[in-house]
Amino acid sequence: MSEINLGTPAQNTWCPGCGNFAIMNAIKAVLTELSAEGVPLENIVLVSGIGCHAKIVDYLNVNSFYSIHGRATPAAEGIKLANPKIKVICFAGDGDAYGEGIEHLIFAAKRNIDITMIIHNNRVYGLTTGQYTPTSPTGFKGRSTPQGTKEPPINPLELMLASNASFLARGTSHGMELLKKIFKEAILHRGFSLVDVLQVCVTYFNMYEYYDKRVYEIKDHDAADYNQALQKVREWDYNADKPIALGVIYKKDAPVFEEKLTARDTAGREAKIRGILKTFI
Ligand SMILES: Cc1ncc(C[n+]2csc(CCOP(=O)(O)OP(=O)(O)O)c2C)c(N)n1
Ligand code: SF4
Ligand SMILES: [Mg+2]
Repeated sequence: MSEINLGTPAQNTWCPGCGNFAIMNAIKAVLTELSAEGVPLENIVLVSGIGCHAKIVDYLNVNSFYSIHGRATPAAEGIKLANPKIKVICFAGDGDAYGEGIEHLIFAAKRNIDITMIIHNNRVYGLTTGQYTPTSPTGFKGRSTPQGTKEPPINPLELMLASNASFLARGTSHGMELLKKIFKEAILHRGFSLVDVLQVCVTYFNMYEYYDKRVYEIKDHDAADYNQALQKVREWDYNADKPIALGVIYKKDAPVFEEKLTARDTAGREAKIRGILKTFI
């Protein structure tokens, strides 16, 4: 495979040992593979929210849009709708996508827009130094909850399944090979795909040992079967001490949103985009 340089001169400021490195290395490997297989990298746009995870777009030499906290999903949707030929890969934090931006995520899944969401789910606000997020376990002690959180976490995969997502998977930052496989499948999937990555934040919530003891790769599972998928996502609720399934949990073929748009829906789209761009360039 011919070597392409996906790195940038930006100084990396992630903590040594941060799980974001595994996500970045896995995506670099997948983009290199896709490019070798004929997918032009200029047809890929990366989007990120705000948080430690978001810096990934600074470190990858691919067209990208650094959006704002809680609004990574609509930015990704806007890019897809402006030019449906583009593959949009969106990196978002758990605070970003499952907290402030949760409504956008639900509606993106509902309409089955063809974007890939990679969630760096470290179960903590990393950049703002350790507050609890919607996926922090009950009792999590952080900056904003010194006595421990009183609420249970949400189960984002169960929520996404109920919201009509057409591809759902889970990986960890301690399993590069699986991560690469899942990322590639998610990116090639036509429709809304989401990969929940249990990305370890070594500084504010170091879960390496906890995950290493509990994760297993899914086998003998029919990802096309909604009920089996529901059973799989309910096996671990992000709280209880249970085995944690990794791999592709759900996958279905369904019409994508952008294909349903008629000529009337998209009339004048290009002129409008050019008009908006003129105000920036
Ligand atoms: C609209 C808005 N709300 C809040 C913030 C403050 N803020 C910046 S990063 C962040 C938390 C990031 O957490 P997460 O999305 O989990 O990403 P991580 O740093 O863990 O990768 C918050 C609350 C902001 N910059 N903008
Ligand atoms: S604070 Fe946590 S998530 Fe942020 S760079 Fe450091 S280890 Fe990674
Ligand atoms: Mg986070």
